[in-house]
Amino acid sequence: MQYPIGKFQLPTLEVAAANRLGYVRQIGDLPQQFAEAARNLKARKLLDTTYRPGGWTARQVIHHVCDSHVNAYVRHKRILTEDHPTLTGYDEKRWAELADVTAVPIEVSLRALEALHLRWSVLLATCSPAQWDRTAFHGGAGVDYRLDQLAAQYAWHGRHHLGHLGVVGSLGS
Ligand code: NI
Repeated sequence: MQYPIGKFQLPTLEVAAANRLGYVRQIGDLPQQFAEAARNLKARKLLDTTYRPGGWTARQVIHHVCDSHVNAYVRHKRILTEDHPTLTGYDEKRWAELADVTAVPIEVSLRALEALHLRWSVLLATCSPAQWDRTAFHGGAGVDYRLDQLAAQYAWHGRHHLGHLGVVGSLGS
């Protein structure tokens, strides 16, 4: 239940280069898929159901993906504009406890995701090969990432949490 589509495996440089357009498509498609899943769960009053014992509720998952992908977008922009930057993390658990998560309807995060992913997918879709080849030190992972590998990670991350919404939906049936 924790890894409905499996854990993320960092693709090799060759695999990541071959799948660039696939990552762009997955990032571009996520907001609509997420909104559909969220609407379904809301209609069935499952937003406050956890996808596993001790895990986040569907509501927290939706806000978390917004938090995470705001950071992701900044990471992508930094790689494109700085010389081999160090990407730092954020405390996702504590972010999820702040009032913009606990007091704001999910529709706000769904709209934010729609706008953010549009900019993000256009940004990636227009990258030149040289831009796709830019790199950063990923502080959390402790290794260098190329831009396409970072895009791979977040394409996975969106589908990973979409899988959690699917798990909640199947629990309620
Ligand atoms: Ni996550």
